[in-house]
Amino acid sequence: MKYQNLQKNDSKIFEAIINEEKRQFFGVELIASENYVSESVLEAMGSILTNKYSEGYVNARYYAGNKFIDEIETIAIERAKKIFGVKFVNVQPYSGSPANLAVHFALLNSGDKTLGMNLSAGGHLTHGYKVSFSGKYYKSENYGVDKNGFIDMDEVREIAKAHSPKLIWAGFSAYSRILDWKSFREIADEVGAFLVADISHIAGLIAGGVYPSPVNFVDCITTTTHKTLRGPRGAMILTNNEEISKKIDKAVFPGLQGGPHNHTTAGIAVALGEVLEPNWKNYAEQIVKNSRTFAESLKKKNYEIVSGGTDNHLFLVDMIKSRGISGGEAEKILENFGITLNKNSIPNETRKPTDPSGVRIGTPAITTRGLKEKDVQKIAEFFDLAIQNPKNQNLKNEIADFMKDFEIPGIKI
Ligand code: DSN
Repeated sequence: MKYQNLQKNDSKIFEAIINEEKRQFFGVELIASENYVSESVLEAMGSILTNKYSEGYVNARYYAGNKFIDEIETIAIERAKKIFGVKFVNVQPYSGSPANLAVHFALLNSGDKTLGMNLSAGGHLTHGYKVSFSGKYYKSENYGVDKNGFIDMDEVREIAKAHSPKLIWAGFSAYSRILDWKSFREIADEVGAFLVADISHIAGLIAGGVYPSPVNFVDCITTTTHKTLRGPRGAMILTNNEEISKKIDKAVFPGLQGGPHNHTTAGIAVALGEVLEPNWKNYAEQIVKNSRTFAESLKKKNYEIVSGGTDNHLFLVDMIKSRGISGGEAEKILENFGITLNKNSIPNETRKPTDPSGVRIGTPAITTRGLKEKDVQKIAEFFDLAIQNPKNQNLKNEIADFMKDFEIPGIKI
């Protein structure tokens, strides 16, 4: 039986895991950055690889006994190179924020200027937001979106020319449209900046060929491995520039980190092996179809979708405009019904980040469970019924009953 030792030796942790399994199984996961890993990834993550220290890189470790760790890290690197068409990959960053910190550490001096997308327009904390290292130790400027919710590349150019950043971030946590990598490159060249793509949210879509790849336009790429890429929590930094790759390697170790998390590296290798399977393209396509269907279904019910729709795995709903409740209120109401999403700032936000106007909806996790367009229409209906009547007594059971037909790898209820 699964968890038999935990059950015997640490019943509190055992019970919490079982409760979390039930929450995941009977609920609807709409957090755009979450996903469900395969049982193979879970096995790699739960393996004895966590016992080993291996500071350094393949064939250049600071401790003995790394023959098999070297094999595993090499497989992860080779698979990432093949998927994204790059020459150099570092698979050791502990997660996305440390990866972005490593890029700053490798390419900039503290106090240097950067330019990234505004957090409330859909950017990320580590792209220059004031409370993050990226906004505290670097002088960061930001670009937003126009009144229709799209990035205006003329505005990006204007801001870049006015401030001459040394590094420009192209990437997001909450933007539902396609990034114009080529224009970003032209702007970076015009001001002499490094251009870094943070593809954490869209890596799995790029790998499936349903979102354009930045690889020919940028100096380097960061990505987490646990979002659309459907691997364990971790990150990678990719580049075709040898000089940059050396700086990145030094920044990750010994600059910022110690020993890599080898069980995670193995999980990343396994997940990347799954991405290389022919059916990955179908998965990536289905994520986007589901996202479009969800946005369209809510639009038909008169919800206000930021930018009017989506080209990727996520979109934002302005809950204040749609139903006169905040994103925070909507998040709480939906959580009571087992529908999990996150409150999110919307472009030109007027409310506090702790209770903004919008919610973010994403489809990678429900797509992994096998939901298709007609199921997504049903989820949009559940969403609306919950918001309409937060006291609906039967709805939670109805939702749980609907979801129990869709499996999650590693969970048997
Ligand atoms: N927390 C992630 C997200 O939800 O997009 C980004 O780091």
